[in-house]
Amino acid sequence: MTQSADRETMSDYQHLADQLASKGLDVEAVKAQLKAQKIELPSWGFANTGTRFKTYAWPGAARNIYEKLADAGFVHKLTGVCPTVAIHIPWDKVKDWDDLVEYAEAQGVAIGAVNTNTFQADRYKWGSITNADPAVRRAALDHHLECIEIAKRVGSHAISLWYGDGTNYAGQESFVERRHRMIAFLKEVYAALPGHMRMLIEYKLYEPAFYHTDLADWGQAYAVCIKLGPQAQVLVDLGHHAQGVNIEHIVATLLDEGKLGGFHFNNRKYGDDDLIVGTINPLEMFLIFNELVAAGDAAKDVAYMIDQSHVIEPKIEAMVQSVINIQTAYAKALIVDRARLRERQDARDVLGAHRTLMDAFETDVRPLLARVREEMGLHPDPIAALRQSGYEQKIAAERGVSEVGGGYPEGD
Ligand code: PSV
Ligand code: MN
Repeated sequence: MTQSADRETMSDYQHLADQLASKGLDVEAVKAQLKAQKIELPSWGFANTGTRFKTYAWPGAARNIYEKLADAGFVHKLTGVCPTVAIHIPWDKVKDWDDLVEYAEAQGVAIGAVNTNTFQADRYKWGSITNADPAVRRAALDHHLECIEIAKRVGSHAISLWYGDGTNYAGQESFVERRHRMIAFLKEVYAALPGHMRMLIEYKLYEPAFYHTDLADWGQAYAVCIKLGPQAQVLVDLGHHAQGVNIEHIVATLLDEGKLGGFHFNNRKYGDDDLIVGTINPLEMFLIFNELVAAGDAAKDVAYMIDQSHVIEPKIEAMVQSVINIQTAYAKALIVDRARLRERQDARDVLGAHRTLMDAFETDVRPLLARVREEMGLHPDPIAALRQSGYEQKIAAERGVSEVGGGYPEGD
């Protein structure tokens, strides 16, 4: 960055800080919250993934969990807010977990949520945890128990569960019988959880099943969590709703019930597009963070995880951009003039209240985030830092272009 550009950033920051202070906001407190933010990266976001039509090989894409952790560590080094990495089993399975934990530590990160996978093996054609065949359910249970053991070994505090279970045709199977099998299954998994571990249950309205999905929406996931107990909470993946669903309202409700476990951040235009979070609908991201900030302490244990599949994007840059977009939404939510919002709401000033919220959304928070990064000892612009680092060229040269199969690595 040139000196004059630097001066410009500084004065932009001062201007913004003065403006926020004049509204009674504690700018130092806002910066402290931004520094304390934690975003979990998905191991699979660094590997070659694609659509069901095609996976394009990206030069330097991570080929195994060690390379994924190295890349995630680099993203954390650039952004300072990504200290953990979610893993997916069996994609990231290794023989020596202690060695992996040590390697992660050396990259400056730790292992986060352990994701189960009951959607790729042939045995799950007719379902996994809802399957009428007890032998298939037993295999699925063994997989869950193995994931809990892995989570214990790597020091993780959460297992993350998503099921492709569902049917394709009306009349294919009984909804209720499947549901009973699912609840009985999840009770067995819950009973095996150590006291410090959470079970995050993710819903999705369709895909791969197209007529019905056994956990299709937040209400169904919530009802199951209530049956299980306090360690079971709902995971909201932003790509898993019907068009037009008010996700921020779901978030507010789950927070109010103490049942919001975490997020899978991504963005979509149509279905479960897994695009970079905040690229299609940044307003939705802001409104979600607005609910999280408004909830205060009730949101303190929420896990902020990214779940994206990068098809044509450079993978590391995509991840850095995702982190920046999440930080931007959070920063904007932190600078909402909440006293004024309350006052306008109480006065039944519909548009005054709306403008108060939008005033924060329309504020350019880039100088604030640049200052936060500088105070954390980081480059103010992580994308520029990435481009200057030569990291992507280095891994492309070292790793080359690996063979790719389908959309995702195969299951067991
Ligand atoms: C399913 O679409 C999902 O969102 C689940 O979280 C899976 O674990 C993940 O995608 C696989 O990429
Ligand atoms: Mn997900």
